[in-house]
Amino acid sequence: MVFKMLAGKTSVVAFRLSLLQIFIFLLFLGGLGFGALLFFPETTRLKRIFQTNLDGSTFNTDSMNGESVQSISPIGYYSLIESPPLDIGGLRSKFQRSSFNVKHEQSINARSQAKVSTEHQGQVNNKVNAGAVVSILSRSPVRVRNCVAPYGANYGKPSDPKSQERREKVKEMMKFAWDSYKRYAWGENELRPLSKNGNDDRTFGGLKGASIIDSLDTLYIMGLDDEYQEAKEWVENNLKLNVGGEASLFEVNIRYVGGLLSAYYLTGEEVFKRKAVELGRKLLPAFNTPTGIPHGVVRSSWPWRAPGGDLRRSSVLAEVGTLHLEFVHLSELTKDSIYIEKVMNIRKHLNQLDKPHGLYPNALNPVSGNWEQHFVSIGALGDSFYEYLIKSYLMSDRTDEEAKKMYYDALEAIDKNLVQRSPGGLTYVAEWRGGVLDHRMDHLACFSGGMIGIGAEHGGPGSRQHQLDLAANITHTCHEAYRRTPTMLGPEVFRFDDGAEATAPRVNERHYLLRPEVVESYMYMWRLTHDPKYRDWGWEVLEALEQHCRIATGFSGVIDVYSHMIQHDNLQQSFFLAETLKYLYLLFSEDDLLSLEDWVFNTEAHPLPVIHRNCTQEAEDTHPVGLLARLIGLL
Ligand code: DMJ
Repeated sequence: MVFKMLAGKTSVVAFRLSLLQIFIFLLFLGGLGFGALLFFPETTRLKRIFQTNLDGSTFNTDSMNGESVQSISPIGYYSLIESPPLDIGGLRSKFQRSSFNVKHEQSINARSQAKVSTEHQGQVNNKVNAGAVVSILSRSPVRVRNCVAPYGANYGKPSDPKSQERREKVKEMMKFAWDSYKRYAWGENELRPLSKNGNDDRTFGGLKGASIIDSLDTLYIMGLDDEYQEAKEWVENNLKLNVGGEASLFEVNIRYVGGLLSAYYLTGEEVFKRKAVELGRKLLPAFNTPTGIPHGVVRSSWPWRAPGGDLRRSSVLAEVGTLHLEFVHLSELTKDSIYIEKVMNIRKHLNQLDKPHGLYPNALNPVSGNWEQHFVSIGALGDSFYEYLIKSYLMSDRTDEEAKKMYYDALEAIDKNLVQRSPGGLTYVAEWRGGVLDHRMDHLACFSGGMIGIGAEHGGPGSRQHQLDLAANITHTCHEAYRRTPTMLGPEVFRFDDGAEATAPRVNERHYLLRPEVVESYMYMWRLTHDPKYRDWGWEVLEALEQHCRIATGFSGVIDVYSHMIQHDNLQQSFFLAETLKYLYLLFSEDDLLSLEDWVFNTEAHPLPVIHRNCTQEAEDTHPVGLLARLIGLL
């Protein structure tokens, strides 16, 4: 009877069992549970049970490499079942499913194992992938809820020699960028190639090694094994999270949390998961505002207290809207809903605010929760908010209907109010300042070609072709912005007024910072259309990078893309390693290397697996030990 009750997802408390009944039941289960331990003797299971805090707190603290490390108690997971459901498009229901049907569990496990072994079979020569698939399932102390997404057969090696050669060239560039960083700036955040030293950027609140974290997955997928090992060892021994300063919540999330999560999912190495979870936990105080809309900075003096900075300052749409993918995975890995709750609160808030013409302004007040001003842009300050809506939908295995609706509604408003055509026939996305259009487009906004492209498939048959055309046209405009400079590199801002057509008449808008957005869209458009022009356009960028940005000591941005006299900005940005080179590499690879069916890229190009519905495992629920722990948590 008790089994039936629990199988029906009904709270034990709701049945008002008498204390005596519970006591007898516990004795029975205690015997069952401890008996079961004999059959499941892994120390991690025992550790997790005996470390459970009876006060129901979610985290316990271990010590590893001198850092505090949180291991996860089952209580947090089970408490999810008792709290009112959040509508997060199916993700919540995964947490809530509670089946005691052992056959069901066995069949799920059998299916997963079969999938793994088929993939493994097909990839006998794929050392990296075989390692990743097997290691995640065998090393993880808590069973991984989502299937491990296939990494790609044969390293994604392209069949045609031209693409092979191009891909090898990208790999060589990555090795050169990495070696230069290692030589002159090891452990610092970024390389300053002209001055041959490191850039100790405070954006990350005292965290170090941004280039290392941002490079982990790129090195791994390129098969730069020695370099990946160096990076991993640095994370194990040198990545200190107990640091002081004010950190950008957005930047730490997309680069560090995203980079570590991605490295974990690709390699199965526990150290990446531990650090990602610990860092994610440290970011939570940023949400302690009257509305739960986080402030842009989190104070990172130990313990991280935040929110840091000045609460009177606005929160930025792109910053508060670019947490979702990583936070869902943090909840997925820890079985703790707190991360999802934080980001869902932001989404719900944004969803219910009045929007001028359906558009999302870029700034809102973290105290009142209202928009601060009516400046709308899909470039700086707005960009990745839209990206994370459609990617949340895709990452949820297309179950997160709320994200989907918000994305397509926002896109419709953008299409209607911001998308323009220049006299010369170029499509661009203008900015909107209190109802007045500003005919300029940030380089950053060029990511939207790829975003609109991957969304086109799911917006409904009526809009599919229109959105694909829009994606292709925006990408074409971004290519024109590059093509219309003597360096073949695009400026930071391009304008479409006073006779300008995708050019930068203003001197202070002419720099190129090694940004990825244009090659990002080439990569997506290549995958969606297989039009060879995208690979050729990517090659043009690569040649321009080699000619103008590569110096003897690394890669550097350039100050004026219209000048023949190249001046460098002395910075090899970490996103060049995370994104620009990764997207170029993927552009020249087969589509099954991190296939878009199985992976989404966070806004720093760190791949995170799609949480496939049919791969959900109920191992914890179905295990008698889990049941015992659950009851302890309820008493
Ligand atoms: C990266 O950090 C991310 O792509 C972010 O979304 C925008 N800015 C840089 C790259 O230009």
